[in-house]
Amino acid sequence: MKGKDKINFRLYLITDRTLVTRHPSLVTAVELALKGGVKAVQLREKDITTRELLDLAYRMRVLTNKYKAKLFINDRFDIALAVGADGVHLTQNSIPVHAVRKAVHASRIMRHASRFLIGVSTHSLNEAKAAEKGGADFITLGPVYRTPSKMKYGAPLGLDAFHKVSGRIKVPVFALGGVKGDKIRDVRDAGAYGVAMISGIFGADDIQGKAKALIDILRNKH
Ligand code: 3NM
Repeated sequence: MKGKDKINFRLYLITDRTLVTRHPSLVTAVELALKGGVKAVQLREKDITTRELLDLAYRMRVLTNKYKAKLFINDRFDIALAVGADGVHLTQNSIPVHAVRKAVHASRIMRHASRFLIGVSTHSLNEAKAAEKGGADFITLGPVYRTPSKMKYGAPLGLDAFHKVSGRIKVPVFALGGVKGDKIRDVRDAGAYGVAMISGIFGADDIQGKAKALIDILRNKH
């Protein structure tokens, strides 16, 4: 599989601070997930100002460095560059992946340009193909199942459609949307390289224990 060596994580944690109700802050909750072994975090906080997001991104950078985990910033290439993130995670409304790829190659600021990773959120074969063609290092594909926020992300693809699309994509595909521990085997059988989740981790009482358990499942320990 193309790019497998670059993507050294199977569990991709996406933030949503509105779900953090049983812990003091998003930073505290993310640290617990990192303690549980999470190696990739996407900062996805859409309803705060640029400066608030930048401040949070700096704090996430310090934290992810401490646990040797990768940090991705949702949508904001500028903030990803500003905080020295490992990459950006683009949506279908973001600056397109080919434009980011071009900027990364052209940049003299980034000495390790080839290591800057680009993830893309996709929801269909066409989007997945376009992301791959544009130079994405990995994609999320979803929603696979019904998510707590229901139709906001469109109707669920279901496992069969997920399987059909992922089988035609060479870069790593992360299953997203309604994915919990008990769904990991099914999505892996349907071609997922890894899983991405919000509530599957942030919804847990014991975030650290949940992250560890999910990683164990991904490593086929159970
Ligand atoms: N994007 P949970 S589904 C943020 O399909 C997001 O692109 C999706 O949350 C997509 O893990 C989704 O709690 C929500 O189901 C994922």
